[in-house]
Order: sequence, then C-alpha cells, then structure tokens
Amino acid sequence: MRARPLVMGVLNTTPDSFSDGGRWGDAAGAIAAAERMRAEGADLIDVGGESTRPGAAPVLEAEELSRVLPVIAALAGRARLSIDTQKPSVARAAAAAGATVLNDVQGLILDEMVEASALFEVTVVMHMRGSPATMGSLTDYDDLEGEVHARLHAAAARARSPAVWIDPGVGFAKTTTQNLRLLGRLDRLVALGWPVLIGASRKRFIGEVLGLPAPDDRLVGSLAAVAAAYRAGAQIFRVHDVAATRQLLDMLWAIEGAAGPTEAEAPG
Ligand code: HH2
Repeated sequence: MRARPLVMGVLNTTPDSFSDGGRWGDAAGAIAAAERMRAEGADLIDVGGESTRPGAAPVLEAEELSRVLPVIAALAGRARLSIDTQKPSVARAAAAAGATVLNDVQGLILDEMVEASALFEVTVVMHMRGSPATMGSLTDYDDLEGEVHARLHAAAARARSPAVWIDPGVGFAKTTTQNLRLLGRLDRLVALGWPVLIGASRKRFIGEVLGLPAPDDRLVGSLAAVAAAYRAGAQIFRVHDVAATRQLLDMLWAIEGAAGPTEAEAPG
C-alpha cells in the first residue's frame, strides 16, 4: 500500500496572489492561518512572498524577505515548511530560518538555486516557461508531455537535496486544454519515479471548465483535480482548501487500502 498522501497548505504573504492575496493581513494573521491549516491536517505549509499568477510583477528581494521570514521564523519547529521562491537569496534565508523544503517554480534554472537546494531536505522542481509576466504567450509546444518530462528529469538530476519532488506546473505556460491533458496523463509523469506534486487548487482552468470566474467558487473542481491526480499516483497536493482535501484524500486512501493489492502486485 502506498504512503498516506501529503497535503501542502498554500500560505501566500502577498497582497496580490490570485486567490489568497492580502487575505491574511500581517505576519500574525498569516501565522494564525498556518496554525489553522495544520489543525485541518496539512503536512506542510508552503510560504510564498511573491505572486506567480499570470502577469504578476516581480517583487524586490528585501520586500519578499520581509514578508516571508517572520512567518517562517514563527512557525519553524511547529510545522514542516516549504519556501516558494524564485530567488536563491530568499531560499538561503528561508533555510536558515527553518524551512526544509525548497519550492522552485523555475525548476532550478539558476546555478545559484542549484547550490541553495543543498540546504534543504527536499526540492520541488516545477515545469514552466518564461516568467509569470510572459508565460501566458508561451503555450506553443511541439510535444507538451515530452518537454515537461524532459525538463523535470533534468531539473531533478541537478538538485542537491537528498529528495526531489517533481511538478508539471499546472497553469504555468499552459492552456486549459494542456492543463487537462497533463492531469489526464499524469500516470506517465509518475512513472518517471520521483514523487509527484500537483498544484491545481482554484486555478483558472477549473474556472474555465466549470464557468466559475471567482477562485473561491472552485472547491469542487479543485477536489476533482486532486482525486484524478491521486488515482494517477501523485503523492503531494498543494491546496488552499486543506480540510476538504484532507478528507477527500483520506477517504480515497482508505478505499485503496481496503481493496488490497491487485493480482499483479500480490506477492508470490
Ligand atoms: N502554483 C502557484 C505557486 N506556486 N508551486 C508549485 N510547486 N506548484 C504550483 O502549481 C504552484 C506553486 C500559484 O498559485 P498561488 O500560490 O495560489 O498563487 P500566486 O502565484 O498568485 O501567489
């Protein structure tokens, strides 16, 4: 039987993130939100200080540090923390403050980030193209899956941490159809052998499929994406709605456990 799936709660300390931007107010509000997510069953909290939504403007290093460090320092030792950043300097400071997972949406394209990955227990490498400002126009692929798999394979090989998780980057330089396709064929990414993380929570492609313009209305669609990814073999789920996702995954996990091994998996 496979390990209990992990829930990663999204904690953006930004004013402009697409779903929870500005929602937590100051550091104290963000810390309280993290505590709530822990109580709801989050295994990790993903702290971010720079939005990566399509079209988002970059944030200066000092500003990003001032957003994330107080939150990481306050939660260190009480929760497993990941730092969602594109800046090696922020990654290093977050590791010193107690973050143990590096979440690099750029997939270790910077040598300095490769070096920083040595400071962490786990590196998450994600697929994207360009930057949040440009990725919306970078959706022409000759072979979408081939590129995603090759880039993640190469990025995972660069990481210096003892463990690596790979992530196809739902919503990053991908159209709605491409996001659906990657989710629908996720078993092939799982077959590469690294634990797979999926971050589909409340994203725009769900709104486009279901006709729901407001991110807060996308819970059911988000849960459907989690369920599909879980059945394909994904192990880590980056979500805004921790309690509902924890219940969904625990139920799927219990059903799978009760079913026992398939004939192909049974020993002897
Ligand atoms: N998605 C977002 C940010 N970081 N990291 C990983 N590994 N995978 C993802 O899919 C992913 C991510 C974007 O979502 P969110 O943080 O909610 O919004 P914003 O970028 O606007 O802060």
